[in-house]
Amino acid sequence: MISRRTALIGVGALTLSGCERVTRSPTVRKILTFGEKATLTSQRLVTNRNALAPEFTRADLSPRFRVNGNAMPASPEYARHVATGFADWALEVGGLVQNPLRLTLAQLKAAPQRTQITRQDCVEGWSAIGEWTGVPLSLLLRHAQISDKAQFIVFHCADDFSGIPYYESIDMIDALHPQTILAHTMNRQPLPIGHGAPIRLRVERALGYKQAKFVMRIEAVASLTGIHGGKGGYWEDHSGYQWFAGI
Ligand SMILES: Nc1nc2c(c(=O)[nH]1)N[C@H]1C(S)=C(S)[C@@H](COP(=O)(O)O)O[C@H]1N2
Ligand SMILES: [Mo]
Repeated sequence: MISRRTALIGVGALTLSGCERVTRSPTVRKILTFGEKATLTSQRLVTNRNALAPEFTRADLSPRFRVNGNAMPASPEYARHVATGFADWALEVGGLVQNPLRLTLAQLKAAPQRTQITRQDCVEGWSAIGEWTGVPLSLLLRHAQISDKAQFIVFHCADDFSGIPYYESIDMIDALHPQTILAHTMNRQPLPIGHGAPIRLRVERALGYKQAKFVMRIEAVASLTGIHGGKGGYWEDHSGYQWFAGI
């Protein structure tokens, strides 16, 4: 088990490389050199993206948290994992990484954890507050030695709609955000199937559809082109949802 101190250092180092990457980007540099007013605006934009989502107390937990979208992947493989309590399930971390990982649920639970009580906002017009515990994504990406060519993290899920797999993606700012975790525990209980067992993404500055459930594989990529419909997510490809769903 990595100590909290090591974990914090890890997150710090990753956040730094994320900032460097942003500053090196030609677009951001152009904005940064645009003038004092523009500089302030762009800094505020960057700062806002790194700001924390509101966190709540246990008194605020929603008595009922709706299951939305798919309630359970239909594949026989997923049914097998349910039957064995995800004992031989493993999360794959690959793509633009030097050290691809395969992590069991036990390994994910033994890593440093973060717990947060946050509100999920669905575009369909409902919200719910839940308590989530999981591993910071930044720690996994650091452990996997993510390449500085990576611009997006793609989450491949076990479920599909009419045979079309669910997936989502986020950029490095969200990926390295301290509240971005892979949650295996909800309201202090093992993550229920309906809410994405064995693990689901919590990316708390984004709308509900970014909170990928049933995550099987994580892929670091330089571009979203060529991945499924190329727009970065199931709803983005098929229903015109915006890829950027920041709140
Ligand atoms: N794999 C997968 N992830 C998903 C979905 C889905 O259907 N499949 N639905 C999304 C939508 S639109 C919302 S609002 C939330 C719902 O999460 P919940 O079921 O825990 O409320 O998960 C998101 N993540
Ligand atoms: Mo949603």
